[in-house]
Amino acid sequence: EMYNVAILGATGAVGQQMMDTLDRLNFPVDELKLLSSKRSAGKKISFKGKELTVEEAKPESFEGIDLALFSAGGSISKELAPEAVKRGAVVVDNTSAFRMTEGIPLVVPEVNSDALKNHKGIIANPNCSTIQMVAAMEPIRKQFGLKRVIVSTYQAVSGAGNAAVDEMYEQTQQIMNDEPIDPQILPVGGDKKHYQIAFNAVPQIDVFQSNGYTFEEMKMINETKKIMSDESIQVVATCVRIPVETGHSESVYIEVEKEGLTVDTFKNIMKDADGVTLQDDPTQQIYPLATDAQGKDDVFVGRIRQDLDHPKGFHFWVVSDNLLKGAALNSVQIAQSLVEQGLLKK
Ligand code: 11C
Repeated sequence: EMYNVAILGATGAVGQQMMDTLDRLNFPVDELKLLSSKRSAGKKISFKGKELTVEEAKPESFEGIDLALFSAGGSISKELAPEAVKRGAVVVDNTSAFRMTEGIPLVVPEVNSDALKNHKGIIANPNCSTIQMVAAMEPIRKQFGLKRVIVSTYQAVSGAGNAAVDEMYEQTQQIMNDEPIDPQILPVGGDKKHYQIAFNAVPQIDVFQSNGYTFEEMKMINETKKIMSDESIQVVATCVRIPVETGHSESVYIEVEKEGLTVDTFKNIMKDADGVTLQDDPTQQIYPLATDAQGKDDVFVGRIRQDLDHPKGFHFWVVSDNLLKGAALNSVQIAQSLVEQGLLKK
């Protein structure tokens, strides 16, 4: 079976990776339609040797589409996802628009592909920083339970889009040349103030909520509980932007429920886990690095240590390409899982 696929947000940082990933994983694409805002319509992009023209996304764009991958911002998803579903498409949405909506599955295939069975047309792809963390924790949780998670992130600028990446490089050049800088985008395009990202670490990703946490932090907290379908897991996050182009890094502390977990067992579980690569050998200075993870599909785990005071407490470092497992790859894996489970209809 071959499917007609649409990518909404085709010219964005994630949209470009979605195209590559469909091709690379040999997803059975019949026709591919590239959609964007009016601003980017008309651009030409090649797919499997064919030149495609990006079209402005409208409700009618989804006639005849079986699968639509959305990554063009939350408000566009809210407007167009129901239109696509009305026309018979299944939407995999990579924005925060529907993630916490009851009845809409929020899926990392290695963790909860079963949740796809109940889909009603829209499936939400989690936030990048959440995906890599839950992919690493789930195999531990399966055997030892999970009581508590404390995470601090070191997130790449490509998470904020191509324009943020350009801003980082331009600023770096300007500072090297002793020229004045003029931050316009980071930490958050739509917020009141903008700060230097080059040679800096900025403890704000997305906008602040009334509880003092940022939206990115609350996404990690709420999405983890939903994906693991366990409201009782204690989760807290501090999200920080650093001047890395691609590849989010996270320092994670977990407390498990059961006794008996050791660092060796932890490492063996990581070795066997789907989509996870263990990179952990302090004697050889082996640990995950964003520069190595960029362009790769896996979630890389290392620096696994037992807490010095809490016998059920463990620390690890997890790195993954935020545009791949964090976004495009996970979306395509959701689509593959739909096909495997007979949940995607022509
Ligand atoms: C970042 N995690 O790194 C964000 C990007 O909710 O899908 C993804 C935002 C989202 O800035």
